[in-house]
Amino acid sequence: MKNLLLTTTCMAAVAACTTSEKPATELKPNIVVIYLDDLGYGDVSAYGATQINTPNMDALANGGVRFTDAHATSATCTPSRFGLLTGVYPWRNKDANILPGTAPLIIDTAQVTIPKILSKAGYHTGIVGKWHLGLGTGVVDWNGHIAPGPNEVGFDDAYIMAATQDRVPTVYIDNGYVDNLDPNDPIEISYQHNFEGEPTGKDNPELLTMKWHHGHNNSIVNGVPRIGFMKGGEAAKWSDVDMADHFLAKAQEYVKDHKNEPFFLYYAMQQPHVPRTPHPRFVGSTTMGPRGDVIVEADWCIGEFMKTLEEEGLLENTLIVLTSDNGPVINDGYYDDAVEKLGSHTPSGPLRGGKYSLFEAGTRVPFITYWKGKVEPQVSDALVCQMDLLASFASLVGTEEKTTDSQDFLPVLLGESTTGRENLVLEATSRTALRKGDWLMIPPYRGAAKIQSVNIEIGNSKDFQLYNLKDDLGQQQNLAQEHPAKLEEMIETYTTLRGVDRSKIKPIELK
Ligand code: NG6
Ligand code: CA
Repeated sequence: MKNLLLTTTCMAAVAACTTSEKPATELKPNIVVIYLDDLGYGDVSAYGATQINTPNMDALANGGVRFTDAHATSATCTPSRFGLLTGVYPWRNKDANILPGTAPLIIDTAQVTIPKILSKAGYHTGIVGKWHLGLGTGVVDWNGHIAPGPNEVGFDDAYIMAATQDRVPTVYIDNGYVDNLDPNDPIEISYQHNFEGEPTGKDNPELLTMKWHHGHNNSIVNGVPRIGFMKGGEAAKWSDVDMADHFLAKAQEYVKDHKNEPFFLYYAMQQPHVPRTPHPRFVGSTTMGPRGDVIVEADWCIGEFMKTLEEEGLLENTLIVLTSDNGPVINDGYYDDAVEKLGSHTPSGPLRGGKYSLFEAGTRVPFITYWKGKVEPQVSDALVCQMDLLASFASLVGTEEKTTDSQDFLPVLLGESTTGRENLVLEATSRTALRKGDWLMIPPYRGAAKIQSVNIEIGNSKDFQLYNLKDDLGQQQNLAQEHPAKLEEMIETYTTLRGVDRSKIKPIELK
């Protein structure tokens, strides 16, 4: 009798373990990457912003690990996202530059990616939001199946915008098909020529609700002039002011649909990239105009998204990484009051430069890991890079991935170690620099030191630049002359990592 009872108890226990009601310890953790677009190091109150309030990002920062020295792989979007998803330095891929909306997919479909690794480990994988890694293999038919794209590089579910909010096509794409497309009103896209009879920002200023400052004077959608020309697809066109709510709803729906299996969600938000189009209920929520207002809108979305995780009982079993694809820019091509109403806010915080820049503000971005009950709240000064998420996530799900560039820093992400990278090659608009220890070396580059239209110093100089970030985070003192041995050591490591000839890296002689 006693034996029988024991056997029954055991069987009941086995049964419990084999049904979907697995004990919490056995569940594979969900992984969510919340990725903002152009959010600067100084744009979040947890990172020192005082003119803007981001309570929901702060809650993650203060309840998790707030990294002070974490980097995007690049100071612009496409290369940065390439590095994030593939764990490969973007400068290894010559196509990893800011892409037009018609560009072909730049991730090889045979390439290892985060979603592929996680799929193999039994995860459902999804992307909601900005893609900007190209679609198709050449000429895309926007009215048919648009592939290859996110589905072919590992995402089971993909609800995206193709490129950026300021580029055509201004439609959502649902697993390879334009959402809400009326077949009687087909979409045509060109980055070379306008379609007959279609108004443009350049020729029809009277139709604009937002004025262009530089670039952005092609097709007009919702009163906003864009980059590229588009015809047709009226019913499918997105509403800019509803985009945040729309992506949020899709992200929440994804979580609800997949809460009973381990999932990976890449929630790629569009803020605060241009055009900054806050929903009316956020207009005026800061004194900074649309750029401030969309940051508050993004913060609200993050709060709502977190509520969903909580309501679904997933918070204790979900690792969340919140970060940005590149540093901030104030005027990125529209007159939207960002410059005029900036006040004392510093989107770059204490850092020099911004988006497009090899200076710190180009790639050093807010980076937060949060896992309720698992990660101890702390600030980490470890040097980490978004490219390392691939190897770290692989490690989290118990698979090992042989990678050249991505390094496993799971213990660092979980706040169990502060030993990060020894070195990191940073990229900005096809130029690279080396970070090693406290030092940053920028090789000589031709070209203007500043992009005038966006008013950002991008790091070009005819001479080597060497900064000690520990003593001089704002990069004001070039120590190249003062520390020749250090400079040489940096050049040595740089040329080795980049695989370039040492003799080619030298000061530029001006004629
Ligand atoms: C630039 C655009 C800028 C922005 C950027 C991409 C012009 C003049 N400027 O070429 O507005 O769209 O590309 O930003 O067109 S990113 O965050 O996606 O890299
Ligand atoms: Ca960006």
